[in-house]
Amino acid sequence: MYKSVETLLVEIPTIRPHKMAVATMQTQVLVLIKVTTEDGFIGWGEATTIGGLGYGDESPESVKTNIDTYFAPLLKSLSGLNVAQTIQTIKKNINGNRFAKCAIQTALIDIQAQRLGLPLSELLGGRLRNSIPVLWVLASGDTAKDIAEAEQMIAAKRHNFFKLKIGSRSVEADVEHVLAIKKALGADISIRVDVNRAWSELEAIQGIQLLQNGGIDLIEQPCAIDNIDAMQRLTRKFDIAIMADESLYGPHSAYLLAKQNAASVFAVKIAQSGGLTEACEIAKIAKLAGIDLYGGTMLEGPIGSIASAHVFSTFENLAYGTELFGPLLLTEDILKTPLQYQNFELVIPTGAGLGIEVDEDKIDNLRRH
Ligand code: MUC
Ligand code: MG
Repeated sequence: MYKSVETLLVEIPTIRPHKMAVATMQTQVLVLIKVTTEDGFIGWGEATTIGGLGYGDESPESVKTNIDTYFAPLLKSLSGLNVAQTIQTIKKNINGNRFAKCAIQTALIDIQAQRLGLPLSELLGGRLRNSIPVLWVLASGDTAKDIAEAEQMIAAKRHNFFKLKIGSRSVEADVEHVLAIKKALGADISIRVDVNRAWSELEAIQGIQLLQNGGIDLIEQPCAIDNIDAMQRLTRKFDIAIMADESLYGPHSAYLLAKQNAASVFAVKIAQSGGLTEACEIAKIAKLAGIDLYGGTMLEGPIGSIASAHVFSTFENLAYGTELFGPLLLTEDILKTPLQYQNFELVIPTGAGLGIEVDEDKIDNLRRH
């Protein structure tokens, strides 16, 4: 039934250095999965991560090796199973590997949606919206450049809320940088910060107090991934939204965070969740626990970003919008028609499957051989 499973590493320079506490990106390595069926359907998925092993515990190279060595032979050996049974079989036979599992699942549901002639969102319960708000991340490392970049984005009607990457300087220097940007952009523009787990609990208490006083709207992943107790105390202590990002890695972690009141917002990422249906499960846990949602990214290119958009379009509550700007950070596109960003939102395609047309010639030129 599945004829081939290819994993392509496609390296594309970013439009400017993207500075985070965990890594500075000058290029992004897209990890693309192409699944071809015996009867001629092609499904795409993406398993991109950030900064090699700088961000997570899977690298582009490890994802490719594991797909080529384990996932592809298993998938090609299966027949007579539906998509759900295929995914269940993969989960039974392969531990961990959330990014690879997400990419394979995306490709399989893409194929199934094409067979049915429906947008992928309709196989996940159905979309509630046709476009979703997308913020921009200011991460040039320079306050004046960040302000100019934000003003440009607002004027072009591309983005009207922003996330700032902090955590690589002292708390005082970071707070000064953030509040200068907030002051320049004004009260109506929502500003959030992502600490990428760089602060101790004491630094977090100091930093969050100052940022809350300065009118910042949300603090993302202030402390270490496993320090759920600190996340819980910070969520209790402050009125400002505390968002779990790296601490949220699949439905079980969502359950534990919810049970311990260790976040007021979840940054849902399809790859970190281990799949599209798992991301939907996290949204359901959040709903039951009264936790707000934000659509996160691993800075994927257009394939992972639009798969995420299909998922997020089904969420009842998307109170904090999304950050699906990954394709806009890259100097090259890999689609025949670029994703549509207009009026501060990303438009979710209405065509069958993911609803995009991948340009394989462009990929061939850019991929690592
Ligand atoms: C993260 O931690 O949120 C998402 C946007 C961005 O700039 O970095 C990523 C990862
Ligand atoms: Mg984050």
